Amino acid sequence: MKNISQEMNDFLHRSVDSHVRVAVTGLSRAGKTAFITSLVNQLLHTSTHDNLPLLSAARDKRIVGAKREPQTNMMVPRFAYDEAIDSVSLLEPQWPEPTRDVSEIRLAIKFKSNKKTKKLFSSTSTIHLDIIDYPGEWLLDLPLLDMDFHQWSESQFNALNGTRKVLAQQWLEQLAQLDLDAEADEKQLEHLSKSYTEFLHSCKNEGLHWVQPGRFVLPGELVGAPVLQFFPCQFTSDKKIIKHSYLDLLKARYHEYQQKVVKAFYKHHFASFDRQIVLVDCLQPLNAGYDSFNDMRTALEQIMHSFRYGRNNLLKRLFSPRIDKVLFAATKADHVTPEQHANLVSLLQQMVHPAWQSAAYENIEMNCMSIASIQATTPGFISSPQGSVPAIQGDNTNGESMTLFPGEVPKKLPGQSYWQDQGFEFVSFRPKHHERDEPLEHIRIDKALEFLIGDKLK
Ligand SMILES: Nc1nc2c(ncn2[C@@H]2O[C@H](COP(=O)(O)OP(=O)(O)O)[C@@H](O)[C@H]2O)c(=O)[nH]1
Ligand SMILES: [Mg+2]
Repeated sequence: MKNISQEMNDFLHRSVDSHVRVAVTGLSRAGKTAFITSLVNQLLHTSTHDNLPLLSAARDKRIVGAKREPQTNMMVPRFAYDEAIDSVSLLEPQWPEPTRDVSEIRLAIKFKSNKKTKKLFSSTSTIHLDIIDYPGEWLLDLPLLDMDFHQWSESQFNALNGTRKVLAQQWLEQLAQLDLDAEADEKQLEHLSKSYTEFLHSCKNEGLHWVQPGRFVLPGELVGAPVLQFFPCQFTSDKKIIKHSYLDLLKARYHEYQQKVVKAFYKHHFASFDRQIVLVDCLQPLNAGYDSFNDMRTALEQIMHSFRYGRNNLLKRLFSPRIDKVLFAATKADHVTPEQHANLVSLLQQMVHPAWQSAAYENIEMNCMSIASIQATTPGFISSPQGSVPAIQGDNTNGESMTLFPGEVPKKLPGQSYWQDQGFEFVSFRPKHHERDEPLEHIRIDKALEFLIGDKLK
C-alpha cells in the first residue's frame, strides 16, 4: 500500500493532459512538408536551445521538453520526419521529398503551467499535439458537394478560357469523338479520364492552381480507382439519360466521388481539427505572372469557403466544426529581403480578406504572418551605384553561391502593369547546411506556434 506522502507525491506529479489537432494545409509546393519538419524540429529542441523566443512558454522557460509519440490514427500514414531531416542534413542539403497524401505526426509537449489553478493540481502539464498534413487541393472540391453533374460540367466548361483552353485541346478532341448515349466501355472511360487528368496536371505545371476534382492531381491511396475516372461533358440539363450509357456512368461516378471522397474527407478529417494553418506561397505566382496570380487567388477563395461554417449550410449539415483559430502564413519569406516582409503580409491579407470577414463573424480568430520554415538564405547588404542596398545570399540548387535583390513585393494585389514594369526574379535556393544537434534556422515559426498553440501552453 502507498503511504500518504507517496500518494501526495504522485498527486503533485500527476500530469494534466490535453490534446490539440492542428491541420496544416496549402496548395502543393506551398511549403507544408518544410513547415511540419521545422515545427517538429523546433519543438524537439526546446529543452536544449533558446530557438523560439516568440513562443511565450519557451521564452519563459516553462517548456520542460517535447518528444514524439506514436500517432493515434492508424489509418493515416506517418509524416516522414526522419527522412526530411536526413535530406536537409546532407553535405549538399536537399529539400525533403514532396508527399502526395495526407500524413500525420504526434508530439507530446511537457510544460509548467503559469495558471494558478493548474499549478495547484500538478507540477507539469502535457499537451499532445497532432499535426496533420493534407493537400490543399482536396479543399478545392468543397463546391462539388453543392453541384450535380450537369452543374459541375457547366462550371468546368465555363472556365475553359485562355491557357486552360489551349491545354485542354487534346482531351477536348477525344471528348468530341465520344457518343454520350452509347453503351459505356470502361476502357474508353479510363482512357479519356487519363487524358482529362493529364490536362489538370498540365494546368498545375503552367502555374495554375484551381483544378477540379482536386484528387485527380493528388490521388493519394485512390490512384487508379474508378471513382477518379470521370470528366465533365456538355449536355443539356433536360437530357434523357439512357441506362448504362457513358453519360449514365459518368454521372454515377461523379456522385460516388462527391459522397465517398469529398464528403468522407470533410467528415473524417476536417471535423476533428482544432486549429488550422493555411500556407500560401505568394512568391511563385508573383514570379509566374498575372494569370497565375489571379488563378491562385481563385483557388484560395475556394479553399476559404471551407471556413465559412456559419453561412454554409452544407458544412453545418455535414459536421459541427470546432476550429477556433486559423492562421494564414506566407511561406518562404527568406526568398525576399527582410524589409519586404511587411509587404508580403499585407499582400496576403488582401488575398484572404473575404474569408477573414466571415471567419470573424463566426468567432474564429484569424491572423496573417510571413514565415520561413527552413531558412535557405542570409540577409545582408550589397553596395551599388545607388549606395548600399538590401540583398539575400544563399546557394542555388547547383550549389553556387548567389547574392541578389529578388525584387519588391507589392503591398496590394498587383495589376497587369506590375509584371510589365518590374516583375520578380525568383531563385530556388537549397537549404542551408544543418547540424543535426542544432535546431533548423527559421523565421517566425515561433510566432506561428504562439498563435496556434500558445494558449494551450498556459
Ligand atoms: N527558401 C525556402 N524555400 C522553401 C521553404 N519551404 C519550402 N520551400 C521550397 O518550396 C518547396 C516545396 O516545399 P514543400 O514543403 O515540399 O511543399 P508542400 O508541397 O506544401 O509540402 C521546397 O522544395 C523548397 O524548394 C522555406 O522556408 N524557405
Ligand atoms: Mg508535402
